[in-house]
Amino acid sequence: MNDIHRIAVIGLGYIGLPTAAVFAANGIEVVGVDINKAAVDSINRGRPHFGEPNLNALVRRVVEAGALRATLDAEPADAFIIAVPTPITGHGIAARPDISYVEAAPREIAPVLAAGNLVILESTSPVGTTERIAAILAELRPDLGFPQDRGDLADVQIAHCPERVLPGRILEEVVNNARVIGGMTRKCAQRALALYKVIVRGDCRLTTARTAELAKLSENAFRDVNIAFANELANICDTLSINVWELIAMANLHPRVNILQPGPGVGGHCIAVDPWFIVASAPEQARLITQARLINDARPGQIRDQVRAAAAAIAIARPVIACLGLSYKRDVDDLRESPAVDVVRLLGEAGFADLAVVEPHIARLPAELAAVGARLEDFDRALADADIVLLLVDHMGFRQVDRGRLQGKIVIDTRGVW
Ligand code: SAJ
Repeated sequence: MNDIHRIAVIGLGYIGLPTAAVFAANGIEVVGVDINKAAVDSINRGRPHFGEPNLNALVRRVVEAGALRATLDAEPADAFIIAVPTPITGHGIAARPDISYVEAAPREIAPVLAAGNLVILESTSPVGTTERIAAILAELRPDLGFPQDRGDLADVQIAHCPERVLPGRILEEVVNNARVIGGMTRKCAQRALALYKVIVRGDCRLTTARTAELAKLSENAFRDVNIAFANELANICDTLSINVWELIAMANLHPRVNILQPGPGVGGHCIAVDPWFIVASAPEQARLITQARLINDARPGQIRDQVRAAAAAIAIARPVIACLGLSYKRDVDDLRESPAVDVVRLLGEAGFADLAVVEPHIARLPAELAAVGARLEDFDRALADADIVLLLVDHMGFRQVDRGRLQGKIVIDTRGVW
């Protein structure tokens, strides 16, 4: 039975805000906490500060109904859900998890924590992070008993329930996906389960916090390794003059083969980041995971080389290159870790001076691209002027282009949709 009626969600980003809104729509009183004042103000006006299908209407509805409210400081609640970013510092094999936001959350919660509370970490985190949160809380609140010392007799329960939602389908997946619920004790997991049952229709499985941490990292590393396999095939096909898209379609006719799609690299704040958490904690063992990351990270440079070779073949001194798409994947507005941004920057650094970037989801180019002389242009103009058309993101509008408009131009389709 769920005994939780009021929750505080710490972090109102891509995961925290939809989660807060869905709980609020299901009879739970929700206070959302974020350090970003502009985001807090915007949410309190009923407007999300980022784009995600159907989120606008939901947030407006729950804010107007008084079920969701945003604030800058944590307030007392029955349960706290931590959904803050867990980025990396450093690059490539020097990458290290940065859990400073996760460590700040228990410091924020500690003053308002009370006996009977449940604390849940949703952020994708290195193994051991849930225990670290418990240690910080125990240090700051010696008056309360915690699971690491008191087991099932603790005053406060602590669990890790990693988010698994796909940007672009968050509201659907937050309800329908199966969930892994890792408790520091069995009782911790059972209380978290009761809370998630309020919103989750998918299967919920109980385990330990450490298993839940590594399960989430393994899911994203699995996808990264599989995309790396597709990208490696693309490199092999390039060498052997074989069409990789046709090759994969043929191989996938086998009933037990399902090769993913190659592309300009792997982006986003999850799959391009999380495998490094595994590598950092077990570098000697995580050899395949390391190689996959390196293969995917090398793709933008290989796309730059393909453009270079194409430009050399047409022998135009200053080719106009239409670079279509900047986001990390199709039909989203998120540019974080986007390989498309890397490709455009590398082209600018390689001396290509006429880079017309088309990205319908943004109003201004990122500073690093303006710095290499790229400009934001509308689709029709960029296409009309281009000598080389470089498809970097398969947004709906690009997929549907009349193929006749590409005639007479060099086309480099990194997504295999044309
Ligand atoms: N990509 C390819 N080829 C493919 C599939 C994807 O190159 O065949 C690229 C995309 O273009 C993109 C990147 O990979 O740059 C990642 O995109 P994605 O759609 O695979 O995943 P994300 O990062 O949007 O969301 C992932 C999901 N994880 C898995 O599918 C295992 C999601 O369920 C997680 O909740 C999310 O990470 C997260 O927050 O961790």
